[in-house]
Amino acid sequence: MSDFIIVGGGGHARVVHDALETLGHRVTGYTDPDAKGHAKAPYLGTDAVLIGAPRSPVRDLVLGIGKVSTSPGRLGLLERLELSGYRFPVIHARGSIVHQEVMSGIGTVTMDGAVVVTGTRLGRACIVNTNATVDHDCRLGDNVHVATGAILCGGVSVGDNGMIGAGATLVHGVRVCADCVIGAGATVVRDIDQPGIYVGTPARRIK
Ligand code: JB2
Repeated sequence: MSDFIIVGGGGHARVVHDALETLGHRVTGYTDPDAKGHAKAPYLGTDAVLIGAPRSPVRDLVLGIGKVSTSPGRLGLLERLELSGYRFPVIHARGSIVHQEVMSGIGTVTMDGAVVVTGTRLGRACIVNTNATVDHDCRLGDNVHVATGAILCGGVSVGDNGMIGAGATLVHGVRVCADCVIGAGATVVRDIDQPGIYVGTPARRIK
């Protein structure tokens, strides 16, 4: 059991908070540009309270900032805080299934109902969200969000900053390059090698 501070105070932060408590950890507070009325933990201030002196006695952080775009901002923040001496342990919610031969980069979280299957590698600061499936031998870069109920079949790869929308399906073995958004419910049936926004079945680029 560890003490954690959550970075961010929005909706994703609340999900992460529950996951930590269910695993037996304690949340001592959260940082955010503004106090959030709905947060369950005490508001500590902006991220300056972590980076500035005096240093927080709590060294374990979790990114509570979610993502719906390809912005790399949350990864940059993780790197800055790591340089300040903080750790970002991997968090697998009690209700997720993550096979033993899965490797996860720092700051990655898997939420309740997520299934991550053998041979898969998740990068840093990834989110495998509620009820998402990442099947065997997939490769996810850094800062990839697989949203609720999305399915990555075996051998799929998704590049850095990828945003896979809720309920999307990526069929076996497809490769999606960095900085792509796959819209909710889309079906990706062939490789994507240009950054952009892809929607529909089969998925087509709209931007
Ligand atoms: O640099 C930052 C920063 N930038 C934004 N540092 C800190 N400590 N906090 C930051 N934030 C805060 O993240 C915002 O002020 C806001 O409180 C929070 C983002 O909350 P929001 O509810 O807008 O979204 P979210 O990121 O929690 O959730 C998104 O991603 C999830 C994965 C949502 O779209 C959810 O639907 C989704 N499940």
